[in-house]
Order: sequence, then structure tokens, then C-alpha cells
Amino acid sequence: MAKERTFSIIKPDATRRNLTGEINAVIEKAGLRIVAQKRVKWTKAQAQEFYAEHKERPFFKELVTFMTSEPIVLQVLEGEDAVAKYREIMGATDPAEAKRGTIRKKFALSKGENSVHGSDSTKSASREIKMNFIAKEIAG
Ligand code: RTP
Ligand code: MG
Repeated sequence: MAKERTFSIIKPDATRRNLTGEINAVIEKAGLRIVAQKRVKWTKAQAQEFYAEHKERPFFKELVTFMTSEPIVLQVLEGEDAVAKYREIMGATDPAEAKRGTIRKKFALSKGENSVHGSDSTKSASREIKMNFIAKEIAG
């Protein structure tokens, strides 16, 4: 597998509980390199654009409110098979279904407040990275 990049967010439930360092330790132990990272607070418009694919879903409004409730940490992760590897260490969307040792099993509070986001494909990764970082902010 070639080296690839994925986009990650440490979500408000995790930043609020000071879990950035613990989540980063899981990411780094899995062999993914954090090649860009910044803490920001999204506007409603930014959250709506980022999650546009979910705009018809019943949880959309709640998701936008949650993602704009506190600062979040945006990251670019790099490594072999980074998209699939990060999805694997994140665990299932619902922590009740996540495997032992995954980030969501360890830290998530609920299906909505689930501590992290990771791109679901290389195409999404490319869109999400472009939406949130400029090239010179990424040092691979
Ligand atoms: P993500 O996009 O954040 O990496 O998570 P995912 O692929 O595992 O989940 P997705 O289906 O894309 O949903 C995006 C985010 O919306 C919230 N959600 N809430 N209350 C609910 O039923 C519900 N379902 C999804 C979660 O924050 C989820 O990560
Ligand atoms: Mg998703």
C-alpha cells in the first residue's frame, strides 16, 4: 500500500475533556504521522458545508450544533493505507458497537458525541483536507 493521507477531527466532546493528547497517542502508536494540526472553532456555515452529505438526515441539526459547540482539533494524518487504518482505530460510529481498544470505545459518549471524525474514502479525504488546510500548513 502506498503512503496516503486522511483527514481527522477531534470533536467537541473530546476537546472539552482534554483528551487531545490521549487520542494523539493512539494515532501515533498505530503508526500514523500527524503532519498537520490546528485548533479552531467552526461557524455554523462551516459545519453545514463539511457535513453537507448528511443534510437530509434527522440528526443533521444536532450534529451542526454539536460540532460548533466548542473548539475542535483538525488534523491531517499520513501513513500506509491511512484512510482505512484510521477508520479501524476509530471504531464504529456508535461506541456501543465499537471494538475494544478503539478510540470511540475508549472515549466516545454516544453515537453523536463520538470523539473523532475520519474520512471514509481517499476522495473524501482530499475534499476535507482542501476544505480545512492550505498546502503550506501540511509538513509531511
Ligand atoms: P464521521 O463522519 O464523523 O467520521 O463518522 P462516521 O462516518 O462514523 O458517521 P456518519 O454516518 O458519517 O455520521 C457523521 C456523524 O454524525 C453523527 N451522527 N449522529 N444521532 C445519530 O444517530 C447520529 N448518527 C450519526 C456522528 O457524530 C457521526 O460521526
Ligand atoms: Mg462519515
